[in-house]
Amino acid sequence: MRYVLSTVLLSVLFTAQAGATSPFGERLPQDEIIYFLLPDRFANGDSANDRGGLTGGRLATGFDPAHKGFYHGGDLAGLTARLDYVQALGATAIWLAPIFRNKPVQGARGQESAGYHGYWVTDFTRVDPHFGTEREMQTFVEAAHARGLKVYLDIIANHTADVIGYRECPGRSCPYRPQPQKPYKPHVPRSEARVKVPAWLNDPAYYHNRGDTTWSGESVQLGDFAGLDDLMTEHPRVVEGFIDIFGAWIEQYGIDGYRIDTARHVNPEFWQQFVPAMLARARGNGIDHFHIFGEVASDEASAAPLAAYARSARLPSVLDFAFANAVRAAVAGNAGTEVLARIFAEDALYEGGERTGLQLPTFVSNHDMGRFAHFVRKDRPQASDDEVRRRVLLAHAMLMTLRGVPVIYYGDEQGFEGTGGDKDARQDMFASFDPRQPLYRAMARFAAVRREHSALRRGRQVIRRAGSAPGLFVASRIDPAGAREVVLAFNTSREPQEALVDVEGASRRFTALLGDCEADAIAPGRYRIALPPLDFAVCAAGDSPQ
Ligand SMILES: [Ca+2]
Ligand SMILES: [Ca+2]
Ligand SMILES: [Ca+2]
Repeated sequence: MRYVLSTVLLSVLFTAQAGATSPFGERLPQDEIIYFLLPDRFANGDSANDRGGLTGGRLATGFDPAHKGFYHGGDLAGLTARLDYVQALGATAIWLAPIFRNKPVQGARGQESAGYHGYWVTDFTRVDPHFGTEREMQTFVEAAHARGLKVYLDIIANHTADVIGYRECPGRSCPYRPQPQKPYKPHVPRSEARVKVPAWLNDPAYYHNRGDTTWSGESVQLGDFAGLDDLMTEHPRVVEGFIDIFGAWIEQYGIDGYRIDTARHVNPEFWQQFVPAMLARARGNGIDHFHIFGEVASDEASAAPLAAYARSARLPSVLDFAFANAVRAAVAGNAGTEVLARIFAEDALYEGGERTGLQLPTFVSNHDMGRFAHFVRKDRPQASDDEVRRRVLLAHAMLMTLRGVPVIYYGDEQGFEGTGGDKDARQDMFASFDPRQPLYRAMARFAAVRREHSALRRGRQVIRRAGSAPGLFVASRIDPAGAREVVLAFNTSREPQEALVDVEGASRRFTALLGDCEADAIAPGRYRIALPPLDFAVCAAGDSPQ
């Protein structure tokens, strides 16, 4: 009875610990569990907006639910109606793929696809009509806030939709022209001369106009991302323009954070000005813990490239690609668990060190790389369905308990696998909202444990065991208030594993939060871990439940 009461009390305190204006506003970024979704692929609440108010075939409206590269009909009304599902999973914040008005269709003839993903913006001030109206956006944010859910928007300042072409190069894809050569001569079709909003975005002088990036050297920041018009983010007008645009979204809607797309393709000086301006705007609107995390895409299990860019741009936080790549290597692949220990040790590379590590959004699946289940299938073609399921669960147990802010990619909780990255990892949820799904229930349990134990949200992490082969990975999280310890243990191998690990001297008795835990330390500071293959346990020190 005491356990039940304390759990209920803690949940209540967690969701309602702030002042009258925003009951969730006191929560720190590391207190959140983020649910990332693409509005077009989540829930269709209004079939009247499926074509975005446009008429004609899919090349005009962008709508074709049978084609993975076109709009499928999901919208803000649908998402608002499904907040129960998101909340019952245990998420506390929603990261929306971009909701700004897009160019509905672009691409070379025969290779067209639609802006269903939201990354081809023309009007940064409006909601794309495929997703609904500004009023529906307001309704969504208010409904989320009323439940204590934060709303993070996915924003872009690197590029707009592909509207500018080059006179010397009539194709959509033009070879990169390095400095100090002159840029291309930009050309905008008459029909699109005023399509961008705010109006300053229609002036080609505010773009680099150097052709497609080669992904190396200066072209990483100055080149077009596959034809997308690359903004001259060094220009004060562009800096000021984006501060106005994205400051207004915070003011109008009370947005709680920004995920910054393609951050590393922008000169760091841009973010040095933009980030403090957004934080100031948020504070001015009573949002004290506005979270900003940049996308510094990387396929390395290393924090070095992430931390280097974050430091140069003074980004408070970045998506933890190092974590994603390390978990893939250790749990889908065959790497030793030391790959995990290494990326956590590299938290020292970030400005702020371990404290910054706590605020890095971690993930195991995303809309570009693909889903974890797909990685397991790819890395282990012989694996049975049961083994794939266990590895997916193990990866999510790590995601939900290790340091960082977990990001659940929509559909993973329903067992979605996909067949690759990008379009092949962006399935429709639509009819798949089943809270009885075993993965959904497991993740909801992980989320509840995380919410109820501040050690898992705010606690310092100490690595207890890692090795050069698949096997045990053990870490402790130490609650900053009261110094209570929670031991996290994962077995990445197909054999049972057992080990004695160091724990805090005061940690004598343990309670199982997930899986099976020994009740007592075998000696002061020594604790026995025993796990079946591909299994995990979370063990909280202390005589009574925390
Ligand atoms: Ca719709
Ligand atoms: Ca272009
Ligand atoms: Ca750029």
